[in-house]
Amino acid sequence: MIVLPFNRREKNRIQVVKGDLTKMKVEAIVNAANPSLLGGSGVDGAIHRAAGEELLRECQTLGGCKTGQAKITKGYLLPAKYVIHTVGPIWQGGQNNEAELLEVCYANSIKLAAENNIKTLAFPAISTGAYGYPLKEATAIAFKTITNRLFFYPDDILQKVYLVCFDRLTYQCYLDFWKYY
Ligand code: AR6
Repeated sequence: MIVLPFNRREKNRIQVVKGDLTKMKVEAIVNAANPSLLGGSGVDGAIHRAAGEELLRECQTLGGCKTGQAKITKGYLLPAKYVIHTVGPIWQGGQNNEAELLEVCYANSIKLAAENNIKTLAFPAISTGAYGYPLKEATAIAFKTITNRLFFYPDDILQKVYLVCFDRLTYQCYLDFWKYY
């Protein structure tokens, strides 16, 4: 039997894909939301459009979400049963805890997924669009945090985590990290 070091084993539970998060047939997708949780542009807007008005109604009951935290709702008209809403940091030059806050977004989303027995989860590239986080730095945090957190959850709880890249640049950056991680 070959025993892989833990980061190799966890890496095998991560898959990089190019596509639209709202089309993912997974148990939960993660939304890169804002503190109001009431929708916005980018992936947030796409999720609200695809899920329908009931998602907004449920979000209105949640009392918002602080940066780094995560909250769960149903997926309504989405193929995904749940949406985990997390709020990434706005890039302000790197001296305002952005890295720690981005890390806790991924960690809290994974924790919430595990608590809800979610086996398949899909993330967008949190904070790298409207919030301006530099792509390479954000990608490194995504890979590091996801592999580290998956180590704590057996793969019958979180079997597969998809990293969904919407644009070619993000996809290429994620693939480069995947190869060399
Ligand atoms: N599927 C997957 N990824 C997508 C999709 C999609 N359908 N649409 C965009 N992306 P952003 P942020 C990618 O701006 O930087 C909103 O207004 C996009 O190409 O959606 O965390 C919120 O309400 C990029 O790679 O999220 C907040 O106010 C990534 O998703 C703010 O934007 C993240 O870009 C959050 O900004």
